[in-house]
Formats: sequence, C-alpha cells, structure tokens
Amino acid sequence: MALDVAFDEGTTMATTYLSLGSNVGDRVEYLRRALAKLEKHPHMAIKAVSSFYETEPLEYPDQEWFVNAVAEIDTTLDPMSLLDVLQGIENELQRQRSIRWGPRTIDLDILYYDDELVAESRLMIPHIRMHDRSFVLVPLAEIAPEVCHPVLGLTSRQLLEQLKQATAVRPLTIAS
Ligand code: A4P
Ligand code: MG
Repeated sequence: MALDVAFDEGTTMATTYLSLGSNVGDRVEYLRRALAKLEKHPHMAIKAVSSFYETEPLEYPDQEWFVNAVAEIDTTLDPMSLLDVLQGIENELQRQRSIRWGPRTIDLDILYYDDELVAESRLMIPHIRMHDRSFVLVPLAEIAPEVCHPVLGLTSRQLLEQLKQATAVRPLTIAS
C-alpha cells in the first residue's frame, strides 16, 4: 500500500513507524479501518505496511491472540500532535481502556519518529518496550530491516536476532 501526498513546501517532514494491534472482534478489519483513517489524514502519507501477523499475547496472557502490523508513515505532525491523532482514531474505533495491556479493538503506538528522542509523561519515543517484543520487531524488520534504534544503535534485524524471549508470531494467511 503506498500513497503520495504533496505536503506544503517548507513544512518539516518526519518518517515515523507505527505499531498497530487488535485482539477484539474482527481484528483484521480494525487494522484496515485504522490504516484507512491514517491514509485519509491530510498530514500523513503511508509509505509501507507490513504483512499482518497473528501474535501470542504478551504481558497479560489470558486474552485472545492479537493481529499486529507496522506501518511507515511520512508526516508533518509533531510527535505530540501525532499521538493526539492516533488516540482520536483509537477512540473512533471504540477502544475501551479497562485493563492495562488488556483486550483492545485497536492500539496504535509510535515506535520511532525520525531519530528523535521524546521523554514526556504521555509520550516516550522510541517506544520503551518495542525492543523486547517479537510482535513489533517481526513486522518492523519486514519493512525496515536496516532502520536503527536511535538509543540502542541496532537495526530492526539486529534487535530481532538478539531477542531472548520471543513469543509466537505467525503470518496471517489472508491477504492484508
Ligand atoms: N504512550 C507513551 N509512549 C507512547 C508511544 N510511543 N506511543 C502513552 C503511544 N502511546 C504512548 O497507552 C498508555 C499510554 O501510553 C497512552 O495514554 C500514551 O500517552 P494505551 O494505549 O492507552 O494503553 P495500553 O496499550 O494498554 O498500555 P501500553 O503501555 O501502551 O501497552 P502496550 O505497551 O501498547 O502493550 N501482545 C501482543 N501479542 N500484541 C500486542 O499488540 N499489546 C499490548 C499492549 C500487550 N500485549 C500485546 C500487545
Ligand atoms: Mg498503546
């Protein structure tokens, strides 16, 4: 999937990687609807989307398996405005925040925003748990194997190789 949007000249463009996850209802449909909303946004252009993967739940195991994917997006939004847009999309897709790490129709996390480091109470970039998670690293390494973690200095491929405890991640058989 690729979309080219002509942004105004003079605006600063960043490349961001987003993690998408769902484990409630029609999980594939929730990912597709989130991607459609991102694609429609005037300040975002989707450059690449990974395959969809079915993944074993981590942190809070007594729940359905997830469908996860990663998208590469060019944006003129600053990191905090991007988070606001993502949380708006989560709300539109009926996300209920009842249990931390618990079931959700859609979770949209910012993994990287160029090489920027953000350490605010509501936003940490790079995502603080991404390097421990096979459900993030497998799709990320598929579309961005050579992109470097700005703190750890390792590529997605290297992060995946050095993962100690990998939970199960298997490609979904349906087309994404
Ligand atoms: N926040 C801080 N940094 C970020 C960032 N880089 N991107 C804040 C997005 N949000 C960020 O998130 C809680 C708060 O994190 C937000 O209010 C935001 O200000 P949330 O999405 O409301 O709640 P959550 O997702 O339950 O918590 P959290 O800590 O984001 O959980 P995770 O780390 O997203 O883990 N297993 C599988 N297989 N696949 C999954 O996708 N996901 C989780 C959730 C657990 N297990 C999973 C999966
Ligand atoms: Mg989240």
